[in-house]
Amino acid sequence: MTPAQTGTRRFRRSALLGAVVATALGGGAILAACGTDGGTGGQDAADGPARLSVADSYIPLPPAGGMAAGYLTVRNDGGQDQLLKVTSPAAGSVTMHRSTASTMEQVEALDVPAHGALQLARGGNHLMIMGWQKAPALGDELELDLTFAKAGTISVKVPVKELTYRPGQS
Ligand SMILES: [Cu+2]
Repeated sequence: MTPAQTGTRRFRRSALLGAVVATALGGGAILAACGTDGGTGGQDAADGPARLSVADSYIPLPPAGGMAAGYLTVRNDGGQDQLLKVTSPAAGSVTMHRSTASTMEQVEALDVPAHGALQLARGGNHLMIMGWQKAPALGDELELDLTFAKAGTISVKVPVKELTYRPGQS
C-alpha cells in the first residue's frame, strides 16, 4: 500500500535510529486509518442505500368483497427509506393507516428505519384496500406495488388468508 512505501522511503532517508522507529510507527497508523476508510463500514451508514425485502404479507379475507386490511413486513438491511405509496391492479384504492389507541388515521408516508423493519400488523400500522375488481377469495394472490422514496417500486404477491390468520400459522 502507498502509505507503507512512503514510510519505507522516509526510513531510508533517515540517518537517526530514533527517527526510524518514529517513522515506522507513523506508517502503521496511516495504514490503520486507510483500512477503516476503504472498508465496507461506510455502506452500512444510516444514509446509505436502502436494501429492502418484503416478508409475511397477507390479506385477511374481506366480507363479500368489502374493505380489506393488508399486513406485511418491510425488512431493511441498508439505509433509511420511506414507503410513499401502495397501489394494486386488483383494487381501486390502497391507503396507509396508522393506528392509535382508540382510532386510526390515513398517513402519507411510513418510515422504514435503517437496519430495521417497517411492520404493518394487526393493531398497528396497516393498509386498507377497497374497490376490488373482483371479490377476493381464499387462496388468491393479489399484487401490491409498494413505492419507496429511495428503493423505487417493489411488487409483491400477497395471499388472501382466513380472517383469523396470523403469520407463523400454516
Ligand atoms: Cu385503517
